[in-house]
Amino acid sequence: MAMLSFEQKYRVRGGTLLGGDLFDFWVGPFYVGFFGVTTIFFSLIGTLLIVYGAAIGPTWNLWQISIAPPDLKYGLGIAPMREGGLWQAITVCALGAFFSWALRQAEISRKLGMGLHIPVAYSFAVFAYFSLVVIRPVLLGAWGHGFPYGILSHLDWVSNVGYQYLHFHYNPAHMIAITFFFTNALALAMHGSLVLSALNPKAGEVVKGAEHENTFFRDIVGYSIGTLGIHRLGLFLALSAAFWSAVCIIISGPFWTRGWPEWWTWWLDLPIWR
Ligand code: UQ2
Repeated sequence: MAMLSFEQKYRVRGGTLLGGDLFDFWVGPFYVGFFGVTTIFFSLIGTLLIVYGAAIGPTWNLWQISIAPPDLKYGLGIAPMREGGLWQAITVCALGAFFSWALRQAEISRKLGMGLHIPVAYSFAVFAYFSLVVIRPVLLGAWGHGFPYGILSHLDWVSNVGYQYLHFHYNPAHMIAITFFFTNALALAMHGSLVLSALNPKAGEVVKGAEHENTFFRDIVGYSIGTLGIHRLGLFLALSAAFWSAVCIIISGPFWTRGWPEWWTWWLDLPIWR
């Protein structure tokens, strides 16, 4: 891959968290680093274990391949390889790769003298996965509460766990998470369309700038959040969506075992109705 003339300037030494200068070099366009090596390691082993799981499974149909967590009887112990041990090993590899990737982002950010916004943001997505396969299963006392690794099987798991609480949409944290996801989609659609409309005019026309963008929103809704503001809002909405998703699944089981519609009886039980 061709390297742009100014890229050399940004290929600076240091900023590493582990390994010092040992892996402080590039391969083509890619920074290596200690965590680049561990990312490759965990991703490779994890992927091979998934392929092995598929090979000893009953189907090669991509939609139906599934690697299930252990039976609940194994609790928080290690299960035999063919009875969920494979799922446990794959989970360790996935978390190893995700943590490595976050630390790789942190090292590159430090190298460039940037803030740590990127690894912090990415960590919220990792936290959502961690909630599903570690925090909730540990709180419930069995790895069997994790979700199966398969395209259709993980959807079945979501459906089944949802119905276990009668109607998951009554989960207040789920409501908040959905609201953030939808608002995030609205904000990104507004931002993407605004930037394209200003910066990508038809041939021969001049590119517009922030004054036009501000003016459009002031004219239509009486307010412009600004070019920096929209990115702060987007980050807040996205992180909030991931955070409340994690909350809504962690509280389901460990802190509330009945149907979610029933949780709202606190409203009917308010003393003001008496
Ligand atoms: C904006 C602005 C941008 C934007 C957008 C807005 C010039 C390029 C999309 C408009 C955003 C507003 C009015 C806030 C919307 C609030 C919610 C909760 C969706 O003003 O600055 O920068 O991209």
